[in-house]
Formats: sequence, structure tokens, C-alpha cells
Amino acid sequence: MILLFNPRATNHNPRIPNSVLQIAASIDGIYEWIIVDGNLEKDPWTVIENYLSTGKIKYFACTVMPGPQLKQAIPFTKKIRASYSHIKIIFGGYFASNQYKVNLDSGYVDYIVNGPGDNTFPQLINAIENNLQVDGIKNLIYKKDEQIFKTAKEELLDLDKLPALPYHKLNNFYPFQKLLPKTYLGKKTIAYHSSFGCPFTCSFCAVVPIYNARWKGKSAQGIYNDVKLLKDTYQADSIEFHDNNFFVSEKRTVEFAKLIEKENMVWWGEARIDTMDKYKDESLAAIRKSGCKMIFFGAETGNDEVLKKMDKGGTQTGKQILEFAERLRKFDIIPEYSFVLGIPGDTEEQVNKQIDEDIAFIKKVKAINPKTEIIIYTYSPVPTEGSDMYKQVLDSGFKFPERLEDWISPAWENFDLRKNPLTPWLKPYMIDKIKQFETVLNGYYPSNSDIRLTAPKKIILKTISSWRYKSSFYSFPKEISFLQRVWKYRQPETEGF
Ligand code: B12
Ligand code: SF4
Repeated sequence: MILLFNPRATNHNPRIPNSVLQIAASIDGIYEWIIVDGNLEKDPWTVIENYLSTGKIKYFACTVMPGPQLKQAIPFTKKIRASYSHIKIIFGGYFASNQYKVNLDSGYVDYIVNGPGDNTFPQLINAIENNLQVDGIKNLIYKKDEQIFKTAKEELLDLDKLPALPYHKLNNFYPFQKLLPKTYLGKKTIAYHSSFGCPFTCSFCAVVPIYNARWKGKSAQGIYNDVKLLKDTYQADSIEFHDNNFFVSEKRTVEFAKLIEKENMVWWGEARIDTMDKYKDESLAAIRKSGCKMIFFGAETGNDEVLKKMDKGGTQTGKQILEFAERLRKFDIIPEYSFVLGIPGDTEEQVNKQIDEDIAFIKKVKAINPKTEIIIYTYSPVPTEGSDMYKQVLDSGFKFPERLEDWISPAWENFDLRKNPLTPWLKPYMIDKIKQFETVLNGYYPSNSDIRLTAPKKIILKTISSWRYKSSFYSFPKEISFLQRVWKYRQPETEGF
């Protein structure tokens, strides 16, 4: 029997655990599987241990993204290896694939599924069950005789041909209603993933090393059929598309918009500014009419030179970021712009100056379209081998942890959350400046995605933050952070997106 584990990633809104559910779909009807969702268990280790003590579990298969999920994935796996050494441990997900060396060197991860696991996972289990070689299985990383082997990457799969996700079986483990949280979009929000990869190669992005500029999406009709099923069966009223880049194909998006319009559902997804700026006006209008209220974009920075250095790989410019915010305002679609501050520079002055310029640029965006939701990340390197930026990162002396356990130290957890990146070029005063600006910005423009923050609270926050925002005086905004703490203000990115 295979135990699929989704470690806790969020304290607030558990969502459909698509990563492990898609793996469940790949073996459903072939191998017996059970699922433990760390987001829905107070004490997942006891639940896992109860399953282990039955003696039936042969495989522990765990998905891992960086950050909070590691806090359960690492210690639980270690305990399993120590007490149940016969169990094979298989990791998948972005952290496992991108940081494969540290995972395999730990001695308690046997195999890593490097990218989509839909074919790889059943093939791997079949090979282990039948004592076959694994070297012919694509998308796999493993260690043999102290040497790491990476097998070839598989062509991207046709999502319309993959087995349907076993939602009804998940419902036997966890009442499905608990997996449809109330969000900014609606009362019962579906998390749906409709494509693999992304066609671009931004040098800071964790998707790039896994997908190498490849993208493949499910058909609009296929997405609609799944969403309709969830609406009819579980009364879902809204959709969060978890694709890295949902809007790659204008044709697919518009087709989907036309199909979903009659269902009266609100939806959201992630896109690129330069891609969507090419969309026709009627396409943007159709998207809005169909229920798309807000779209997430990686704006990154207003500086064209830096955009080039980040290898945005497209045509995005600072001017376009501003004009597009204005364009979306006319269509009543809220742009959710994320910015990456603190990228490496040749000198300390240059890094600091870029932060100041980015802050000024964010204020320009807000002036053009005040409804724009701003998300600020500090730059956290990902191992995008071959990119100039990653080379600069390594030259600066930056190193990832060498032991798996080190990833759960508080400092590296903050790195994962892109809050305090431990990057040598970013000095403490710069981090303070970014954080203080963010506090003032969130005070003057409280996020609409925090649905618990009432209108009067928003007015109070805005009023007390006003003089700081207008005079660009951000130092020690204690009065604002005090209120945000008391009212448990949730920034858009901690809420999830
Ligand atoms: C949903 C999600 C979340 C949810 C998790 C909810 C939940 N139920 O667990 C929330 C919102 C909590 C979250 C948080 C974070 N996330 Co997140 N998240 C995602 C997102 C959008 C979708 C994941 C998903 O469900 N994918 C759908 C499945 C089907 O695809 P998949 O995971 O790739 O799975 C396939 C393969 O990878 C593989 N596979 C995956 N797992 C496993 C396991 C096994 C055993 C096997 C065999 C195979 C396998 O097979 C699957 C099927 O083919 C991804 C981006 C993405 N598009 O995947 C980011 C992503 C994983 N998150 C990321 C990050 C960094 C975070 C944060 C840590 C930081 C942040 N600020 O965003 C935060 C933590 C914040 C906090 N306070 O906790 C990054 C990881 C980047 C990196 N450096 O590795 C991603 C890639 C987004 C991005 N492009 O930057 N996240
Ligand atoms: S467009 Fe987005 S998902 Fe695609 S490579 Fe760039 S940052 Fe990553």
C-alpha cells in the first residue's frame, strides 16, 4: 500500500491537494493508496504512524515545496527511515526536484520524481515491485553506489488523456467541503491546475529548471467539464487556477471564458503582462464577463535593464507594466502585481538604488490604478543553472544548505518565504527598508484579498498610514504594524496568492 502525504503548507485555507491527488490518479485501480493531508490534520504524524503500524505500507510518497512543508516532510521522513527501514521513500514537487542533491544525500529519500509524476510514479512502483531496473524511467533522480543519476526528461503529457482526479475517493478521507475554502473569490473555492510548465525562462523562477521553457495545457472543454463536476457535486462557486501561467494561449482562455460564463463562477489565475497585453480588447472583456475578477502578474521591476537581466524572455518593459495596469482598470479586472526586490548588483550602492527605484515605481503603479494588489518578494535564488543571474549569485558567495535538516532552520524558512533571503549582497538596512515600505503600503492600501478586514478597519489603517505614504517616510512604522497585528492582517502572499 502507498501512503501519499501532503505536508502542511498553510494554517488558513486548506485547498484540494492537487499534487498528491494527481499522483493518486496515476495509480488508482492499480495499487492501493491512502492519503494524509497535513493541512487538515492537527497531528499528522500520529495518523501516519497508525497507518505504518498496520505493517501494510510499503511506500511513503511525499510532495515537497520549499518553506513550511519541509517542517513536516523532513522530520517525518527521518523517523520513517529510522523505524521502518523497509519502506521506500519517494519525494516529488518543486523543492525535491530543484534541490535533489541535498535530498538524496540525506540518506532518507530514495527516489525523486523530477517533474510530472503521472507516468514516472506508476512505472517506478512497478519496477521496485518486480525488481526491474529504474534507469529507463524518465523524470527520475536517484542514488546508486554513492553516485547521483538523473534520467531523461519526458515529453510533456497530454492532460486531456490523463486519468480524472479521484475527487470522490479523496472525499472518503476528508470531507470535500473542507477543501473548498472561503476566499476573496467566493464561498467555496476550487483549486485547479490545468497545465504543465511555462514557455518562458525567467532566471529567478523554480519552474524553469524543471520544465525548460515547455508548456502544455488541458483543453478549455476538459477544464470546464471538471469544474462543472465540482460545482454540481460540491456546490463550488469560484476557482483559483494554480497554473504557473494559465493565460499562455488566448484561444484557450477565451474558449474557457465562454464556457464558464453561464456558470456564474468567479475565477482567478496567473499570467504574464506581455502575453496578456497582446490579448484583444474583446478577449479581455470576455474574460471579465465570464467571472475573472483578478489576475496575478509577475511585474518584478520597472527597470528595463533589470528585466533583461532577469531574463523575462519576453517583451515586458516598465512602461508596459504601467500602461497595462491602466488598461485592466478599464476592463474592471484587478491586476495583482508581484515585485522582486533586492536582486544582485555590482555594488552595494547599485542594489540599494534599485530598491529605491522599485519602491518609487510601485507607487506610480498605485497612482495609475489604486486597485492594483501589490505583492513584494525579496529575491531568493533558485538553481537556474546557466543563467547569468545565478552565476552572479554563486560568485557572491551564496550557498544553499548542505544538509537537509538545515532547510528547516528559521533562517532558511524565511528564505523560502522570500522574506529574508540570506543573500550576501542584501544588507540588513535594505531588508528593513523593504519591510517597512511594505508595512506602510499595506496600511495605506490594505489588500482586498484579506476578507476579514472590514471597511472601517481599512479606513483607520489608511488614515494613520497616509502621512508616511505621502511623505515617503517609512522608518519604524510601529503604529501600523501594531494594528495589522491586532487585526491579524493577512498579506496576499501569506494567504497564498
Ligand atoms: C497550491 C500552491 C501552494 C498552496 C498549497 C496548498 C496545499 N493544498 O498544499 C499555498 C498557497 C499554501 C502555497 C504556499 C507557498 N508556496 Co506554493 N504553490 C502552489 C502551486 C500554485 C500549485 C501546487 C499544485 O497543487 N500544483 C498542481 C500539481 C498537479 O502539480 P505539481 O505540484 O507540479 O505536481 C506534479 C509534479 O511536480 C509531481 N509531483 C509533485 N509532488 C509529488 C509527490 C510525489 C510523491 C510524486 C511521485 C510526484 C509529485 O507530480 C505531479 C503530477 O504530475 C505551485 C505552483 C504550481 N503551479 O505548481 C506553487 C509553488 C509550489 N509554491 C511555491 C512557493 C515558494 C510557496 C511558498 C513557500 C512561498 C510563497 N510565498 O509562495 C508558500 C508558503 C507560504 C505559507 N505561508 O505557507 C513555489 C516553489 C518555488 C521553489 N523555489 O521551489 C511554486 C512553484 C510557485 C512558484 N512558481 O514560485 N503554495
Ligand atoms: S513567466 Fe512566470 S512561471 Fe514562467 S518562467 Fe517566468 S516567472 Fe516562471
